[in-house]
Amino acid sequence: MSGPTRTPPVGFPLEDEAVPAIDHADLLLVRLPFVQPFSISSATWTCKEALLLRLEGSGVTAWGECVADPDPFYAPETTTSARHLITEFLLPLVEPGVTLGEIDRRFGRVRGNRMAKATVENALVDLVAKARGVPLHALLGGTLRKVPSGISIGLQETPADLVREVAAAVGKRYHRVKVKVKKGKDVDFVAAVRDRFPDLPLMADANGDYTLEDAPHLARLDAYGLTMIEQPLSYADIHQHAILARELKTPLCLDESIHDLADFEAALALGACRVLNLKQGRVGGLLESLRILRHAAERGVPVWSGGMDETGIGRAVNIHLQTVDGFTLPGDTSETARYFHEDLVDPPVVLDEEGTVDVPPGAGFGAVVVPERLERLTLRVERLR
Ligand code: OSB
Ligand code: MG
Repeated sequence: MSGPTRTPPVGFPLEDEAVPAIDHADLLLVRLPFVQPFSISSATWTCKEALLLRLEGSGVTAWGECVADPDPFYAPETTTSARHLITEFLLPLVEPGVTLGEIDRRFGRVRGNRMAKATVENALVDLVAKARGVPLHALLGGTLRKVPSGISIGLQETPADLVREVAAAVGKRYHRVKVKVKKGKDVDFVAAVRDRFPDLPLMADANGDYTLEDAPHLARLDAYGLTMIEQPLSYADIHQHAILARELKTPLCLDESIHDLADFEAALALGACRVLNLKQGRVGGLLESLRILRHAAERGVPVWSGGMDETGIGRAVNIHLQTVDGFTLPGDTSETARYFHEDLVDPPVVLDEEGTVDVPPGAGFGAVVVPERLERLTLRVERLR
C-alpha cells in the first residue's frame, strides 16, 4: 500500500477512471532539432530532447511526454532522473484496475519528481481516453474547442532583433507576447518592444536571474505596462518574491517555484504572486492541475498555461487542459512551426486567422504519432514491461 498523502480525493471524474490493461511499456528518448536556438537566462537549447513513455494495451497506444530537459538548468529534474524514477518507483505502482485517483495517492509517497509523475499520469490518462474512444478534454470536463495563443520569445542579441521577432509574432496574430529577459538584457529590450507596439499584451520572464537587490532596477519595468513579470527571483524562492512584489507595480507571476497546490497556496498567502504559470508537466500532471485551477478560480486568481517547448504530444495535452474553466489568460501556446521543422505528430498546431488554436479532434490527446518520424528522431528505446 501507499504511504500518506497531502492531497485527499477531490471528486474529479478523472480520479474514478480505472487503469486499463497494459501489454507493454517503453521509454523512448527523442531529439528534435529546433528551428532556431532558444535561450533563457539560465540555458540555451538547440534541440528538444525528451523522454516519452509509451503504453500499449487494450488495443491502443498511449503516450506521456516528460517535460524535463537533459540538463538541470530550468528545473532540478532531468531526463535521466525521470527515467530512474519512472522505472524504479513509479511504474511499479501502476496496476490495471486501480483508479487514477489511487495511482495519484500512491505517487504521493514518492517525494517531488513531479515531472516524472506527470509523464506516467499523462500516459495513463491518454490510455484511458483512447480505450474509451474519447478526447482528453472530455475526461477533463473541458468545454472550449479553441484556445488562445501566446508566444515566448527567447533572449536576443539586440533590442532591434527582439523587435523583429515580436513583429513576426504580431503578424501571426499571437494573442500575447512574452519576452525572455536577464540582467543586462531587460529594460532597453522591453522599452524597444513597447515603443513599437504600444497596445500589445506583453510580459517578461526572467527565469530567476535577479535578486532582491535588483528591486529598484526591476521597478523600471513598471513604466512599460507589462501584464506581469514571471519568476524574477530564484527558481526555489517564494518568500523573497513576496517582498519584491511590494516594491513593484507590475504583477508577479510564478513558474519554477510552484510544484503543487500547496506551493501555490503558500505563494498566494504570502503575496508572492498575483498570477500563476501552470505547467501540467511541472506540477505532476492533470489531476494536480485541476486542483490548482479550482483553487485559483475560487479565489479569482488569474492562471495561464505555460509550455516546455514540448513535442506535439505534450503540446496537445496542454491544449486540452486549457479547455477547462480556470484559465483566464493566453498561455505559451505556440504553433509547431516556430519550434520544429518536423514534429513527431500530425497534424501540427497552427494558428487560425484570429490567432486561435483548435483542440485536436480524435481520442486521447488527439494528434497522431507518425511512425517513420518517431523512428528517425528516436535516440534510444527501452522496454520496461
Ligand atoms: O520559463 O516558461 C519558461 C521553455 C523552456 C523552459 C522554461 C520556459 C520555457 C518557455 C517556452 O518560456 C514555453 C513554450 O513555448 O513552450
Ligand atoms: Mg517561465
